[in-house]
Amino acid sequence: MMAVSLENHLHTVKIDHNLRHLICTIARTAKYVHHAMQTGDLGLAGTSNMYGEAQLALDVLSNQIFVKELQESTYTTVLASEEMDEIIETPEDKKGDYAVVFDPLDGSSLVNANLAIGSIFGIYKGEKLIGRTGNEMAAALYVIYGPRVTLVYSIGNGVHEFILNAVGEFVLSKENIKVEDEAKNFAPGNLRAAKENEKYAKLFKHWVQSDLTLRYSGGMVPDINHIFMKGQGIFTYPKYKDAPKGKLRLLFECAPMAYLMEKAGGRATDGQKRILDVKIETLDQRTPIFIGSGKTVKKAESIMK
Ligand code: FDP
Repeated sequence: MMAVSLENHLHTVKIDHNLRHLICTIARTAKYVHHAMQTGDLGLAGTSNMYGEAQLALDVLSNQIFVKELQESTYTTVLASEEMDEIIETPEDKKGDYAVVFDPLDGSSLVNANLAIGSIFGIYKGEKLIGRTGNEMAAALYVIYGPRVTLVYSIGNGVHEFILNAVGEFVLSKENIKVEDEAKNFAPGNLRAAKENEKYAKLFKHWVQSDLTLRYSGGMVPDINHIFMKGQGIFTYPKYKDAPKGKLRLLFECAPMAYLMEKAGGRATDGQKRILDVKIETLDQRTPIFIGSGKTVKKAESIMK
């Protein structure tokens, strides 16, 4: 059977022409970011390379690459990124229809350990972000740079995975990914919270006693990708005293992942409320997160209550 490229796949679904091009632009740009990862010196920000030129940390460089390509694309209105303090407007002559929010390189602390890392995107029609909720997203996707580079996207009807092949094309590898109700794997982020919160310690004990298998990498993208690929699992990152609202960002990380999880039949909450119902008030807004297999997430919520 002929391989289906991302572009072909986007032609089989009902989608706005510009949104299709925008998703393809992100996929193409992720290849540049992957190239930078493979060929760069991976210096720390503030240091210089062998020629005495200032080097950029990979997260800063990835951000620059995405910003440049997205602005040039003519499909965006505004961009907001985890790497930038403010929303930036696309120049008038390049303006399109979509606000794009992204974490250009999630899991940057894992880079020097050569573990999988990712880029996360949320796409909203229009220019406004503050005051909206994740429910209003037109599409969400992430790219994961591991032993293979894969891309997972949804525009609302189904969640689909693509693998970057040897000639640089993203080809369909899994269509209509589903997440079952019961988890067999667990990924307990921020386990240090169990020291002060006995409910989280109780939840951890509950998973161990229920014979769940630990699958935790320390990167949100690979940890949640594991749930999609295995069709079950749970990832948690609760709040604790040093991060009273949690650590992970609503706009750049949690809302896009929650959108994808719900479209695959799973659940994503802050412990009480759907992540997609939480109003975006600031760019830097944090939220606790409980995401994955529906029943297992509900059980976690009841233990954490
Ligand atoms: P990182 O700090 O390496 O960028 O989004 C931040 C994130 O990684 C997530 O990918 C990951 O799940 C989490 O932080 C890990 O946080 P802890 O360092 O608190 O374990």
